[in-house]
Amino acid sequence: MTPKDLFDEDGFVAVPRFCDEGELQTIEGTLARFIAEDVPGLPAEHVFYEDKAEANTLKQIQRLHEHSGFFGELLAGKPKRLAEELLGEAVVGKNLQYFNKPPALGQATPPHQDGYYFMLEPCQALTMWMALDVVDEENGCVRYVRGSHQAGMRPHGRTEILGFSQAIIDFGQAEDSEKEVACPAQPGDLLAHHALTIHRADANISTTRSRRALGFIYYGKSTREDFAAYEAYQAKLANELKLTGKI
Ligand SMILES: O=C(O)CCC(=O)C(=O)O
Repeated sequence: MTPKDLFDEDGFVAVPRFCDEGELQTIEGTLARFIAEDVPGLPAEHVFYEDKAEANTLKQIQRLHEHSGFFGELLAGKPKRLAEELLGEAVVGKNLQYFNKPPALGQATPPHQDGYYFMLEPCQALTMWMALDVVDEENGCVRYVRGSHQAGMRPHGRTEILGFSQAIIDFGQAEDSEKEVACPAQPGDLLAHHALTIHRADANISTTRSRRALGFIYYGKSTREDFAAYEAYQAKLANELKLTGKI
């Protein structure tokens, strides 16, 4: 089966060694400089910490492609070509994110469908997630519900989890657990999932290992975005997070 066949059937596909050692080293070097030099100056709504008083608890950076030429080129490069192959149409790169679950502190990622956040009609988009660390069940690997992209959008509700403000409210049905697949990954391995595929991750319960990854989001050219609703939600969320001191 081709990666596209697997993606169409399961709603996700793993691509081992998507980036080689040299590519990873370049990404790691640029990311380390970006975190040290640029992150302190980013808008608060683009940078999340488990504890904002502790710089080493950095958990998410949003819109890396807008803040760095290197990451802008990365979003437009090899992952974009794979996104077009998997989605079967031309795509637009929408976001490049950094995710971490710091040792012992990194919270669980609640079960969700990315499309709920994206507000698209039709929901024709995908996310790619590339590991930067060794990721396994202990430090919170991504888990997909196989085939869930074929069953439409599930109801979501507000969470208090910074960076994942919406979760599926009726998750945990027998089918969810029976069809859930844990996806451990090595640095450079990539997972791609459809925007309707249900996924989640456990907390990082290791005390020494971080759990870092890059996330790439692409929308199919055929989809229509509800810009007004999206912007209004993001603005309301940022306001709430500021008022409650989370960012
Ligand atoms: O890193 C994670 O735990 C979740 C990432 C995610 O939800 C996504 O890339 O869509």
